[in-house]
Amino acid sequence: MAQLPEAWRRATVPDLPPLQPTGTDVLDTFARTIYGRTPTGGHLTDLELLSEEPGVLRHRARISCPLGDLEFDTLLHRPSAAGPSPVIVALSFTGIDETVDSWPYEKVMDAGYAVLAVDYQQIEPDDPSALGVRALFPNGEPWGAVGAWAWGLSRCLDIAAGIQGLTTDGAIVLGHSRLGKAALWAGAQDERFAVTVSNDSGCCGASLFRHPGGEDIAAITTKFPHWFVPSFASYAGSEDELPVDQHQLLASIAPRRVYVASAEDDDWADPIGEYLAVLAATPAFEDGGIGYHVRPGGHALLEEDWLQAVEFSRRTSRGWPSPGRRSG
Ligand code: GTR
Repeated sequence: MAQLPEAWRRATVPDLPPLQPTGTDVLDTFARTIYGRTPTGGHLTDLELLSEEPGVLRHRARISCPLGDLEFDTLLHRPSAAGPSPVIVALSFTGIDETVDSWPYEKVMDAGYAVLAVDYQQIEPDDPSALGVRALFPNGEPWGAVGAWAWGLSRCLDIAAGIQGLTTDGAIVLGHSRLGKAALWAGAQDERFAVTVSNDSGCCGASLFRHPGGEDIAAITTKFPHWFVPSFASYAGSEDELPVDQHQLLASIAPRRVYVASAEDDDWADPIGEYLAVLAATPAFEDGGIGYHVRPGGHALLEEDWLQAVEFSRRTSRGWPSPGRRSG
């Protein structure tokens, strides 16, 4: 880990619930309290190739759900390596085309990884008065939009499994900000993800509720009531009463890998709270199984965030096929 800023080095982990509580299923508690329970079901039934240029493929996927079909578009950047490439699945904020300018596809492919991108609002609109995939399941226990996006990330992996030249071994799920929260919840639930990457995911992502600073439960549930189960709002102002904290979510992913990226000036995401969650979760991982960086600057998913996460994955993914460097 590079030298941490002074405020990071001085910070101390607050009193937290036990890292791996005995006698309770911690994911079940996260589901009940924060994200809601992801329903089972939703199968890829059709993957239509829309276009293909060298290394860049676009598909339309159809997922059959109990009450109807969900369709969304995918953008795949696939390196021309000799063997199958491991894949990074990631949701994008502003549509898949915009990622062509803002995500460092060439450098990620040079490191041997393919990237499958989907517009998050094609899975579930980010709107308290609209429903996407959540309308396609019978009314059971509630689940929030973050849970729906996490469900979508698992469907992205289903899609990758059916595309030639890709392997889901060594797969990475990566997300920024609200989509970093979704990436963590996806990585915790879906053991096919070898590495989970959270970038500036903040409150209900990698940062600790019990470390004061930045967004809290009152703020997030007031502005984004649709992201979580409605009862989560009852913990506003009572962070200490929550039966869980986010170091447990990170730890639930072990022995698979976790990488947390923070930005020094991203106060709203409480980057020190993210770092302390990593520190508190570290005993659950084998040596080096959880990684962290904090870089100068504010709330954004930058090239250096991608490349450090990819480098961590390459370094720690022993046992999964090693991504080949790009040929030609
Ligand atoms: C903020 C929100 C954060 C974070 C961010 C984002 O407005 O308060 O929890 O998720 O949006 O997604 O960019």
